[in-house]
Amino acid sequence: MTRRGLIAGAAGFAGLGVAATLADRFGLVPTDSGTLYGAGATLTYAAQRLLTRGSLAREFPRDQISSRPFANGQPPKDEPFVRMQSAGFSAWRLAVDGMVARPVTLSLADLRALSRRSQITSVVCEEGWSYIAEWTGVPLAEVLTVAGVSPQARYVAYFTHESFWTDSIDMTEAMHPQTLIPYGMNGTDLPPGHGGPLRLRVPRQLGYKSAKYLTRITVTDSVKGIGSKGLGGVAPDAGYSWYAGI
Ligand SMILES: Nc1nc2c(c(=O)[nH]1)N[C@H]1C(S)=C(S)[C@@H](COP(=O)(O)O)O[C@H]1N2
Ligand SMILES: [Mo]
Repeated sequence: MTRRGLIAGAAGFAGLGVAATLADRFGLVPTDSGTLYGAGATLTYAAQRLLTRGSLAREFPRDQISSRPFANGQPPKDEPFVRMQSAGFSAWRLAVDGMVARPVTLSLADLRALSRRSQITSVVCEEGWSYIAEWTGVPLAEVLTVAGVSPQARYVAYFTHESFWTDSIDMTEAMHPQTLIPYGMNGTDLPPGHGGPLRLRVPRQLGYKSAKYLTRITVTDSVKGIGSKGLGGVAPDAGYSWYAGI
């Protein structure tokens, strides 16, 4: 069966059974993700992974950068965050663990010493607003390569200073060249309102996958157990689609 045929067939018989079969066959989104959009999300995910696995998110010219980017929410106000902020976030650490050969803990200085990428992309919120900004940081793929990802790994789960805000992406998205760990935005340090000192940018998916205040990355073969309901993260916890491809 050709890929196209498979997807056409899936669309023709669109339903949970077909979605589950597809998901199983291609090792896709957890079939029991149990969200409102379960079957539809799985079909979208399957189609995007089969047809546009390596495609690039649109990058914009510099003159398209939004003059007033919207920070969605306030930065953390707890004592440890405020203390780290007043010391220039020198104590901030990113832990990389799970199915890796060399678990590491990286400071911002360590991350800045790795290869650097800048890209001008759009943050697209599920609520209907968006803005364009330049993001500078280290590709997640580079950090994963430093740590040495096990061949059995299938997902990267990530955790933030806001303990309720966890999420996960598949290895295709994690190794994609535009999936970035920015420490800079529009030529300055990443402001706390936008997730500073460190966040994730997943420009091929909706804004909610781009976790702010990034503290830990765990390489895993299952996202069961991630998030308060064990569905892969904060989005499915709240009934949103785990896969949020644009
Ligand atoms: N830790 C954390 N990360 C987060 C959020 C959040 O509330 N907490 N909001 C998400 C949502 S819904 C969007 S649209 C983007 C917005 O990024 P911005 O605040 O830089 O515009 O961040 C995402 N990452
Ligand atoms: Mo959002």
